[in-house]
Amino acid sequence: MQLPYVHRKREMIQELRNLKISNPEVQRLHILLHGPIGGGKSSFISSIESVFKGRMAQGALADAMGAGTSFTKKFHIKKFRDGKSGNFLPFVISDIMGLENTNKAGAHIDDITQALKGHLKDGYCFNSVGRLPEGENFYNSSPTLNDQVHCLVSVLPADRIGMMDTEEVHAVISKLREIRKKASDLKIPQVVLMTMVDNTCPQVKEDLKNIYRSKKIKGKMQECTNKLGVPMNFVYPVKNYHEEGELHNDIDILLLSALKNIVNFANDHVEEMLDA
Ligand SMILES: Nc1nc2c(ncn2[C@@H]2O[C@H](COP(=O)(O)OP(=O)(O)O)[C@@H](O)[C@H]2O)c(=O)[nH]1
Ligand SMILES: [Mg+2]
Repeated sequence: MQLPYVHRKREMIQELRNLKISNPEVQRLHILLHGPIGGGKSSFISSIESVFKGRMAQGALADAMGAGTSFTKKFHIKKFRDGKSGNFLPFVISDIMGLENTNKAGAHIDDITQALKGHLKDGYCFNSVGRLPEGENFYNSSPTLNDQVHCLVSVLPADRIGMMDTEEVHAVISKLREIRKKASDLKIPQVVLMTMVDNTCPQVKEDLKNIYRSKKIKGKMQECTNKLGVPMNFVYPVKNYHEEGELHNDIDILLLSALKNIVNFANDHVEEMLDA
């Protein structure tokens, strides 16, 4: 495998900008991120925002790892504006608070299932026991295909997959698998976004172009496949913007190729729903 040529960046931005949604019932394709705290979900969202703005965006405040509990307590559906035209892009990305091990914190599995089905509106608050009373206003009792999630993305940090034997990580993975099962029942396509590739392989940290040559990265992708049961060709390694002061082509290209695949699967899904 080779990193796509740099001119692909422009092409991919253009393709995503001009994407035609294949079902007239759907205005925007909805991508839902889930995964452990500190896995890079918020960073991915702000990285995508930066790519389309053509400059660094602060986006949602990334949670410093080790903070313990998740920063994102609200269900937030992020829309993106194209920096060039100012129009909204044809996809939205929502983020769910971290899947902590304990039952006291972390998004409730039932809540996530509700999100998949499109019951949760932008601004819905999560807590450990399910719906908050004030959450009622943010509950959609009769969601249409447009409100549903069209692709489920498990965000896994490459540098922590190796620690799978710890009880905590094991608990997170079994929660992720449970949610994946719910998504499968709803026929929602699923992929893995493998973040933190720079923390995993020194050659990749030095030059992101080494990513497809790295045995270490391939091994980590294989681990994602084994742990979650998502086929290898649906595991996308990315590096999020996290310390950079400006945009870099190599980072953008990896982010965009992951996003393009995700958006295409979402679009295939809504197309299939035409005949359903
Ligand atoms: N080295 C590196 N750090 C990252 C990457 N993605 C996110 N981070 C950092 O990891 C921490 C957790 O990320 P965050 O996006 O808040 O995770 P979330 O809890 O899943 O939303 C933050 O300090 C980010 O700056 C990445 O690809 N590489
Ligand atoms: Mg977050």
